[in-house]
Amino acid sequence: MDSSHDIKGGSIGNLVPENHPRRESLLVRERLTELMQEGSVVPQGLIAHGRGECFDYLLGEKTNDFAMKSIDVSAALLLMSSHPVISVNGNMAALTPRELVQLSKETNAPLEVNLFYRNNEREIKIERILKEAGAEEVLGVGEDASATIPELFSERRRVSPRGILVADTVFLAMEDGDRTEALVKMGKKVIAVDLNPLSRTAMKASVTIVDNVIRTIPLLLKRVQEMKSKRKDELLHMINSFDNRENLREALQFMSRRLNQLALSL
Ligand code: PTJ
Repeated sequence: MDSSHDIKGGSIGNLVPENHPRRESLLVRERLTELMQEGSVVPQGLIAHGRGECFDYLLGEKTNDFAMKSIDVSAALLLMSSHPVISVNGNMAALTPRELVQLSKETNAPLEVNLFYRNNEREIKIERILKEAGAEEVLGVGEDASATIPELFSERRRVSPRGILVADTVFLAMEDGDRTEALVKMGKKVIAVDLNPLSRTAMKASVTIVDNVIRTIPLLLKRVQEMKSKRKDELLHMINSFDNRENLREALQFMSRRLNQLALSL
């Protein structure tokens, strides 16, 4: 296996003892740090990851029922969309490149590089990570990011006219709220993975998965494969009966209950 796409690989993997209780979490940090040194992840991506880790603690570091429900609805939405696109930033490419490529193939959703801290060098590095993980084509690199999302002023406004511009559904993760809001205003459905149920992205998305991308993407891939055999009216029913606000409420209530239980157990 090519260790450059394996969280357990990398040069520092062997420095973290096999039996360390937080080995997985430390290896993820090492992977992000290595890719920051290499240039595809930005230093701000490490800060974003730290914030995510904190919320993951509150979630018990597992995929809870409310997240599983949004994963199912997301699978249905990706299968029912005529032009879904997977938007990839530095952290996503670092954490789950293989699974993103597989998800793209299973859903016919092109992968598009979209960066808050955009520069051509990073675009190319992220494209390379995805291609080494099996992607045939990656949109949003160089001249391809020639279209613009209206009313958006960050570098995230630059999109591919073959990808996000014409997408009916955009799958994204670890994102700032402005673009999610702008995409929804353009009439697109947005699926967002965000460990923070209070973030603007989480609040503005059509479907929010309050979970860690590292757990979500493989689960979403599995559900897409399983749900391919479902009838279209069943998939539509799942999508139409989903209430994102209610799901976010469940996530917050779960965190609050969990904190109370932990406080009582001391
Ligand atoms: O690669 P770029 O240039 O596009 O930049 C990417 C970052 C992540 C730096 C940029 O999008 C950013 O600054 O994001 P924010 O505004 O810090 O938001 C990141 C959100 O993702 C926060 O709400 C975190 O809680 C959440 N998050 C962090 N790690 C994970 C996560 N959500 C799911 N899975 C994670 N592993």
